Amino acid sequence: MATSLSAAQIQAYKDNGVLFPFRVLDDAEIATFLKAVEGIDALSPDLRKGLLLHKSYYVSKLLTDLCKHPRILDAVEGVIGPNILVWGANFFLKEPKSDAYVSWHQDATYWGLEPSDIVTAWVALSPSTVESGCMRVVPGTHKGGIMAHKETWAQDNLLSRGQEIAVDVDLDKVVDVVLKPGEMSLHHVDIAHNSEPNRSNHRRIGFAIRYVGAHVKQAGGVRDKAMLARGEDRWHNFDLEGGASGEFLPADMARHAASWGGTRLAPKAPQKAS
Ligand SMILES: O=C(O)CCC(=O)C(=O)O
Repeated sequence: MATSLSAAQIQAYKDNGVLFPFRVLDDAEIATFLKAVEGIDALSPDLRKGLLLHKSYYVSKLLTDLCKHPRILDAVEGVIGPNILVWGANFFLKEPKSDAYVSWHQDATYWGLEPSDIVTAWVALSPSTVESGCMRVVPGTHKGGIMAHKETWAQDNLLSRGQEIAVDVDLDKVVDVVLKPGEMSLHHVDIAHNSEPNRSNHRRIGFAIRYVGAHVKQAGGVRDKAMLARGEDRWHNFDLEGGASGEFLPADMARHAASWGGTRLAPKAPQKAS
């Protein structure tokens, strides 16, 4: 396999920590993947929350396929190399005219992974505009190290601890990551980013897939699992896991429940994305 990115795009990602937009899904594919969201919406509130926030590719072959989509991986390969694991995925779903937001943060703050060959493919399944609360980034902040974060536990914050960068972000440098349905952005694990509430009349649905180079290691803690998406795993830094073979099959739901129950997101207040 080879990357679809040009040398100039790879350099732009290295310089800015973000790259967009890429058209990765056609209209028929968007409709197909939205069926997975409909399936999740039809579940009980608890199951639904767990699936929106944690590894829903365990229970949906559609979402497993989305994580392994060749057009996404062709771009991801350009920034983290040919051996690609899916370490996690979650939905950032904001209902129409709702207050949910995401505070300024850097993903690496709590992930405990190194080196930072870690990228998120944020795939838009509905329009992600300034009005609907698209992601916003400060290009270049991935180069300055991890800033101090405070945990606010704010109710409408979609992040697990309401974690927020404790210093002022340079708002003059903010870039709106506006995406049409079927487009994606790539962002570096260290870049500062946030998003505002959805003031539009439609849902803003993003599926954030967390890809790590297979050579990436955990800094400590309980050994994680990851799914091989492309290439090979010669490093064995994670227990390899498979995706789903159907939609919401009982055995897959049980596997998800066991995994979700074991994450730091599940207990008590959280039930939000990291
Ligand atoms: O979708 C959003 O509003 C924020 C996304 C985000 O924080 C992430 O993908 O890491």
